[in-house]
Amino acid sequence: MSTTSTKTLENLSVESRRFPPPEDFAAQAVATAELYEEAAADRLAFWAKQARERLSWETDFTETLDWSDPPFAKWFVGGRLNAAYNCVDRHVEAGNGDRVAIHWEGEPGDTRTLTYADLQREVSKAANAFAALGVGQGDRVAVYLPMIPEAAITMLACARLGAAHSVVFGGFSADALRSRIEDAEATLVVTADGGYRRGAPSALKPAVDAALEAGGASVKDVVVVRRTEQDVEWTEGRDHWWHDVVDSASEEHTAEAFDSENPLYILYTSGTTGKPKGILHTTGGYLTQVAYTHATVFDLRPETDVYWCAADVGWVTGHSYVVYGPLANGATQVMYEGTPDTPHKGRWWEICAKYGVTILYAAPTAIRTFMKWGEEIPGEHDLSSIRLLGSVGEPINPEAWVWYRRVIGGDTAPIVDTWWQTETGGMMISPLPGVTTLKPGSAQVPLPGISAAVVDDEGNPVGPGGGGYLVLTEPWPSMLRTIWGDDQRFKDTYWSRFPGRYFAGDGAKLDEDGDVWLLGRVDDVMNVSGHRLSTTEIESALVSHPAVAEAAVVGATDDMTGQAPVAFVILRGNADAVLGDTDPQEALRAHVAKEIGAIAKPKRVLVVQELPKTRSGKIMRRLLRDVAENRELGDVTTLTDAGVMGLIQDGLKGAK
Ligand code: 6R9
Repeated sequence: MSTTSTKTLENLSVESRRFPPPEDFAAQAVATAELYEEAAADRLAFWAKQARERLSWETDFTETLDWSDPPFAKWFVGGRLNAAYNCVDRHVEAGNGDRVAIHWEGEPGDTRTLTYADLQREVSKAANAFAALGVGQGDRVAVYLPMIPEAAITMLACARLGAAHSVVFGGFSADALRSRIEDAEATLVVTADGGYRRGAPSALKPAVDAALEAGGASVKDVVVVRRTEQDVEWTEGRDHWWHDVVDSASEEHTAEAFDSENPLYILYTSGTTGKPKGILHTTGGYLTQVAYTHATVFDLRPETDVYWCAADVGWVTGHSYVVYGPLANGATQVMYEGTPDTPHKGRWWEICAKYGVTILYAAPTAIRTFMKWGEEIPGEHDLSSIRLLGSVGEPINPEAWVWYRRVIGGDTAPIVDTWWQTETGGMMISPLPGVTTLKPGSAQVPLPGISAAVVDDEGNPVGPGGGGYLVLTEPWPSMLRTIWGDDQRFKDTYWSRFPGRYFAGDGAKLDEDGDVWLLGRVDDVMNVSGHRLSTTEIESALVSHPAVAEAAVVGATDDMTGQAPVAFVILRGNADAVLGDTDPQEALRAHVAKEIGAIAKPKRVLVVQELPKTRSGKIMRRLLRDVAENRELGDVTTLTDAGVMGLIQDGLKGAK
């Protein structure tokens, strides 16, 4: 286990604060302790009940789980449903068309309100427009949009047609977009001229143009939302304005039911190799679990709550807890386009007060940033409507947890620390508010219906007090079905380390009560501000620069972002000629931003003469992490040349 994890472990094992559920909260809680008993008594019957009670099926399913060909699961076999109908139309049919679905807040301060009836019209129009461009069941649609209502509308319109969307985060580069479009063989791209970030329009369409110039031959059409009114290049015949093709389309569209296992979406996530993995989610099981977890973990009352999940739709949290979970449950939510400090550092709290937000779901990295800015800033706003807080994306430090509860949660709001992954589709390990006595820093227990364990190197479950790897021991409805186009990689990555069990890639510890404490990744994936980045992917980007001979990247502990990429590079002999007067650090940081996106930019680039390698030629990233974190070096005995580390350290001292 990495030193980062060991450090976290020491901190966490001394954490003794406990927060029992407030009595009034517990008295009315949506979730009850009986849920655990019910699920333990008959797990599959429990899930079948969730599926039937929470969703509308056009055709009921005949079998809850088909696990005859593991690890390929089929949930709710024979069932037919439409995800968009479940997220939109049925709420209108039930008489809730006037309920606000989305209170949207643009970064510059413009706003839009969409009721469920509005959403039904918009999604139907978009579905008709996409169908007219030839999109249908089985197709893939790439989505490259800012946080505007059209992002949710586009996703739902695809679901309505039985086509899978593949949302690519707007911060990713043209090249990252191209490789994702090519892997999924998307036929349509939905984008915008740009979006607002940090007080200025930030262009998106040029990246689509560049991606399609370099490849993406499967793409026939591009639909462009006008948001910022930036100038855009136009390819006649291929490009269409949203306001031309969607606004003129009919508001009537009948949602056809699809098989429970019809692909709903592909979402790419970083793996341990350079090539991102296309995580495939399907319809019935996914929607069941996100609706169930969104209702019970957030104690949702759709008639009165105002829910806000601050994630971007480009990440899985945005898929499951901005789009599918809340909308399946008929919730009212806030959606915000921009950054937390635009135009001022109180923007989030101003939004909470304006809409009377009752449930807030955010990442620890944001919470740590707010802590740094000071509690006076949220203190200037009325946050008394907030009654529940959620955390996701990385382990939350106990101090950040306690601050979040006290400053944002008025010293009463329970915090749900929810552990899950792109691959799991929905929450897996989390307290249930009103039931669980909370421990700051621990995600605590698997949700009712979920089976998890912490195992040692040999795969034996550890007892209370033990540590090892987190595994999931039974299939769950919203599990990934495969890696798009690569069943073998799906098996190898998740099911081969501990046969028959799903290997999550996270280190974990059980405390004396059997509660789970997550300790971070055990592979070469780092977690920067709650976003997963692969060291290999950044290394590949660095070596694609003509001045770089070799590169090694590590995730170094960072107070603000959890981890930050730090790169060690060996320059080529001709580097001076290639770089000219440009500082190598600046040139290479900019290069990574261009290749992958700004979030992957190394915080530091250290030029070295050698990299530490094992005899089998593997770079010893552990030692580089020691250097990046200014720590004494760990064991160097497996290095081919133990002197290398001394050279690196001397070289760096010389550089300062
Ligand atoms: C939802 C999401 C997944 C990885 C996961 C783990 C880390 C997420 C966490 C957490 C500790 C939590 N992670 N939630 N670690 N406590 N509550 O973030 O998905 O982007 O795929 O990342 O994030 O390391 O393996 P994804």
